[in-house]
Amino acid sequence: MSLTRGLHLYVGSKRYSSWSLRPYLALAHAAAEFECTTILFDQPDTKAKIAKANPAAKVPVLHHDGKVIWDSLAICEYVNELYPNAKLWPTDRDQRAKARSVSSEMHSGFVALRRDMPMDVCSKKPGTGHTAEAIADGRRVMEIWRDQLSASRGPFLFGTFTIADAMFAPVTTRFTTYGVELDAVCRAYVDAVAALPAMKQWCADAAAEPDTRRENTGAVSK
Ligand SMILES: N[C@@H](CCC(=O)N[C@@H](CS)C(=O)NCC(=O)O)C(=O)O
Repeated sequence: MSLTRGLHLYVGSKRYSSWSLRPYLALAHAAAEFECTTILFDQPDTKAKIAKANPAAKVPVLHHDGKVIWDSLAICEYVNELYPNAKLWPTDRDQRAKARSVSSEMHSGFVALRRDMPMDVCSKKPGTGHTAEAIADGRRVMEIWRDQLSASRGPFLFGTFTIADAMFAPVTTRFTTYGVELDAVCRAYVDAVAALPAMKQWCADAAAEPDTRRENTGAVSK
């Protein structure tokens, strides 16, 4: 059996599940053949379905060849190892260290941005969620983008698409949804991510799925 057959990614509602978007983009960039199952949020059986797929009770989770791999960054790392030719990390060691640093900063930080501007790829809510803390997080994100894009000359943070772009992709949609002001460099980056075929497919799928999120409930996806 081919090493890469039988990949099955479980994601949350595509409209809202920011963590799920990341490994989806990594798998798509690697041109992996994978099955993708959406577990809609806010259904009576949502928690049970997620818990059945992942002992950690979260999406995303990847099943492959009898293994269960969970956590968005761990899945991206696994995809990178399965598909080395996709160069999901920069080949240069120093660049790779930088890419891992900014990816980890995204993975473990920006709590206010995630809390106050939760991902919703189907809505436009300009001005909503612009708390001082979220805007400060947004400024730091843009500083990372500007530094990287000026060093790499784009269109992606390290030139070609890497896991770092997958990690920041949900933020690009948040800036669009909540109408965060962008300079020309950051605007071009947001547009480059939005133009990825996999990103377009994700948003089309999100628009086609039922919106099961009840208004004013505690969000499960940040
Ligand atoms: N650090 C995890 C976070 C995963 C996460 O929080 N997933 C949310 C949805 S995007 C979830 O499964 N929530 C379900 C719940 O908390 O019941 C990752 O990167 O995969």
